[in-house]
Amino acid sequence: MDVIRTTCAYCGVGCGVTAGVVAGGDRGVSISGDPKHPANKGRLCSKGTHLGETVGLEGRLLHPRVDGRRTDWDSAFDALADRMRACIEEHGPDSVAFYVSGQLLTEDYYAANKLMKGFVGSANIDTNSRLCMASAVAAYNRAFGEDVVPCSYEDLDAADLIVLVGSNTAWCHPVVWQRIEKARERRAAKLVVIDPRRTETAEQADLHVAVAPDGDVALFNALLARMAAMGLVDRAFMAARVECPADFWDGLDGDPGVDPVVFEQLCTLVAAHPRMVTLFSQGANQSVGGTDKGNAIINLHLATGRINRIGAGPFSITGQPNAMGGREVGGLANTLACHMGFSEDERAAAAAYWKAPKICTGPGLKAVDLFRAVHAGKIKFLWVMATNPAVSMPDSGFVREALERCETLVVSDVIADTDTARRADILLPAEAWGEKNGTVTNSERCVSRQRRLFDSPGEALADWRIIAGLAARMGWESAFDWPNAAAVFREYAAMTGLSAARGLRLDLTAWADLSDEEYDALEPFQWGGERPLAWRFSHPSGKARMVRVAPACTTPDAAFPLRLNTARYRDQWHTMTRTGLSPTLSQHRPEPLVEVHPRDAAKEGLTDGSLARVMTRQGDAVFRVRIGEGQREGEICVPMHWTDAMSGGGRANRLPGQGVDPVSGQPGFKNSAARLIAVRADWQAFLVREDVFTPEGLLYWTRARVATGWLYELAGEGAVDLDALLPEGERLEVADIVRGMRRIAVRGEDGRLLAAAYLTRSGTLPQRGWVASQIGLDAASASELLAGRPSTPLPDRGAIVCVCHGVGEKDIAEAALQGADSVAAIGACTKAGTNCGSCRPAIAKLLQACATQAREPAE
Ligand SMILES: Nc1nc2c(c(=O)[nH]1)N[C@H]1C(S)=C(S)[C@@H](COP(=O)(O)OP(=O)(O)OC[C@H]3O[C@@H](n4cnc5c(=O)[nH]c(N)nc54)[C@H](O)[C@@H]3O)O[C@H]1N2
Ligand SMILES: Nc1nc2c(c(=O)[nH]1)N[C@H]1C(S)=C(S)[C@@H](COP(=O)(O)OP(=O)(O)OC[C@H]3O[C@@H](n4cnc5c(=O)[nH]c(N)nc54)[C@H](O)[C@@H]3O)O[C@H]1N2
Ligand code: SF4
Ligand SMILES: [Mo]
Repeated sequence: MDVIRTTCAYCGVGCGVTAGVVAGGDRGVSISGDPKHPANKGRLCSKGTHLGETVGLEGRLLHPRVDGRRTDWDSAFDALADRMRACIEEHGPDSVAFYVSGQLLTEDYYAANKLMKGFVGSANIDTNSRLCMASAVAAYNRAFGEDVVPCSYEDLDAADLIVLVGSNTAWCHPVVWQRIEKARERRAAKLVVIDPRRTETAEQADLHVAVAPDGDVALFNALLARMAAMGLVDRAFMAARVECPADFWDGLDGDPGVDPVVFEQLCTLVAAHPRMVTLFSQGANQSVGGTDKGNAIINLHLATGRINRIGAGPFSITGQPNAMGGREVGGLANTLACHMGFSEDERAAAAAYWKAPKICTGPGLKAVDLFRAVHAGKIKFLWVMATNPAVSMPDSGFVREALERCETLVVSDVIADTDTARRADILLPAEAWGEKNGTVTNSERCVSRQRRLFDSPGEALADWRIIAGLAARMGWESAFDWPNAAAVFREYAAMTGLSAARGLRLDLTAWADLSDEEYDALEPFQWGGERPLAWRFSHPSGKARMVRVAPACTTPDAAFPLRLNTARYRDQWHTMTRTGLSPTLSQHRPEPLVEVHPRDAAKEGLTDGSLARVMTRQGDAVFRVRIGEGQREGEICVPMHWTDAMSGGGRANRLPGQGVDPVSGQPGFKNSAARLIAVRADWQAFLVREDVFTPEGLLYWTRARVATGWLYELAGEGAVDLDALLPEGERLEVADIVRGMRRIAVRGEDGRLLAAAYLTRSGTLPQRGWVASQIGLDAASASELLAGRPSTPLPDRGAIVCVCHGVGEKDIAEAALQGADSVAAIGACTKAGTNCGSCRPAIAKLLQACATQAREPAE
């Protein structure tokens, strides 16, 4: 078995992974955390731990396709080059655009940026980081003169106070979360969570500030005003290192917009702990005032001198594995390359370095505007790489129209059937995680290698090779004739000499001369060191800037009185094209839920587990209802993950509009005006079958991966059309007309169970897990199947909490009843939480609930 060290495919924590691969095997791989990687020191979360379940070839795109037909690379490159050339000749370079992703490697990103900005001659390359980090980038640029994250993970180990703003760290950056837990254990660091929702992260905090949606600027301004009133401004630091507008302090001490008692507690904590890290994420960035939120946070740190010191700083945490690498190479439409802008001097320098025939003239279109230009027919050739905008862009109905109108839509993906790939004219198979080879940069500027584990299947190629292939057909071969990823990396690293020469901190020139062998053996390294801005900020003066920011105001919309938030689930990744294939990861939240406060639910007559339609001015979508106090009254929240391929109406981005932050262009995904109505289904059902199919004409459906196939949850009106739901085969059926119950099992000719369906008009449905386990068996018992349970009943585990060990809520409650009173004790008796640890916050929450129940007197 070969042991290969690589980096996780998912989030921006950037954990090192040790992969054990059987040489010449069938892509089997054993995954563990790399103890030597500085980001995780051996730990992995549930998604990283189960990477092995997502490297199979199910659903993979293996061959190029042009106009719906399979073809070879030669013809695909011809088609690409012909259509791009014709477009440029007829309509100019700005009629061409690339929409790329933080899931590309740095080498891919560099190649795409060079091709567009130096050879096509347009800056119309933008990335899904626009939906993700753009506001943090803009805030850092305004404050520091450069997009530099001034912190390291080690600051979390050393902080006395960690403030999380709009970050569900326990779910979205679980290994950073475990690091925070350690800091709390070791040095009693305090934790504040600022989030409108009471998330599993907030549950664990010393203080949860349930800020109003987009209330962050008001809160941070008031907090800074209070720190100033308490004499906590660091005057020496401000005088030496910071420029502050004369009117900065005017009117800063407004209403903090939160419960006064909570505000006092927050002020006390912040005043008492100069070693403070503020970690911020999408609740800050994804807002029409996201850049101002970033600066409100940074202002507090600058004014109190809580930056460039161990354990202190404003820390924007990145989402995707290589969001940071994309920012470095310049993949955003408003940077040229390597942190440089579009001045005459910078453009000339880049053109000379690239030997570019046609350097772009100025910034290109940002994502939302870019898709508007596609919709309006101004952009006619669009190449989408490693992102699924038909699902992830706001107002995705409009984006879908744009994709359909586009004359030439090119999609490079690893999966054949994504909502975006369905609309492609040219579909290109890319290498996936485990096949690709290159570098990524994580949240703390640590560059590490992703390494190839398996041979590429079919005709899949590295993204940078696909880009270079097109460039060659366009006649630019000599600028793109890299023999390997190492050569691309060297060219990029050397180019950062241009930013360094302009007084910027981005400088990777020390790695520009790596040999191929050194590149292959490259250990993780952090550019800029732990405190990159310690001596100088990147503004020409060398000083940082305080930026005046005012609270955003949202105008209420009487027809849509609720505020709609969108968020992530612990075990799903974005549009589910990979995590959706893992039976283990699909257990945590098999369906998309709309979370509703009990009083809002009562107003609409909703019960827990029923269905509801969420409506906005853009569109509507249907979700399963989850009622809970964690949601503030007047607000609802849905997950971003479900697609048309995975559900019949649970796609969240039908809902948000196109409003963006005026500085960063980042959409406000987390605060849309919405309303909610009950969906009354005549019947509910679930169906397990081996294959993927698309149910039609229902009120609601979703599918989730189970080990034997797919579990479909269904709801509809009127009569049930079984023929449309079940595969062909021998049917066994029982029905109970009074309760409107039907149970059907379908067997193939060989006697194997192909599918089983359970319908009800009023009652409850059997346990899914046991039924799912029978699919494919040739000895499945008819009587058991029609009863919906085995003759010797299995224990009901309740919703699965620990996916690694398959431990359910009821198992944990039982262990608590037996006296297990801590997460460790639960682990000792059930194993829950003892592998990756991602479920530990959920266990803690269950324990709290059990304790509360135990204290309440019985009626
Ligand atoms: N499991 C999982 N992990 C992931 C990902 C994934 O898809 N799944 N994706 C990765 C990516 S690309 C990213 S960008 C990160 C995102 O990581 P996070 O930013 O942690 O994720 P979200 O759930 O989108 O949003 C975080 C929180 O912002 C809160 N929020 C909403 N509005 C406001 C507001 O006005 N103010 C404040 N203070 N908070 C608000 C929401 O209630 C939510 O709990 O996760 C990364 N990690
Ligand atoms: N409502 C709402 N919408 C959101 C958000 C939100 O919080 N709320 N968050 C936003 C954020 S922060 C983000 S980052 C985006 C993410 O949104 P997307 O980028 O659209 O999500 P993914 O599902 O990660 O899409 C990646 C695609 O690339 C493919 N892929 C994976 N690896 C490779 C590769 O190596 N090469 C190629 N060519 N393809 C590959 C995958 O199969 C998949 O189709 O969503 C944004 N949209
Ligand atoms: S925290 Fe989890 S998803 Fe993120 S890099 Fe680490 S193992 Fe991967
Ligand atoms: Mo993201």
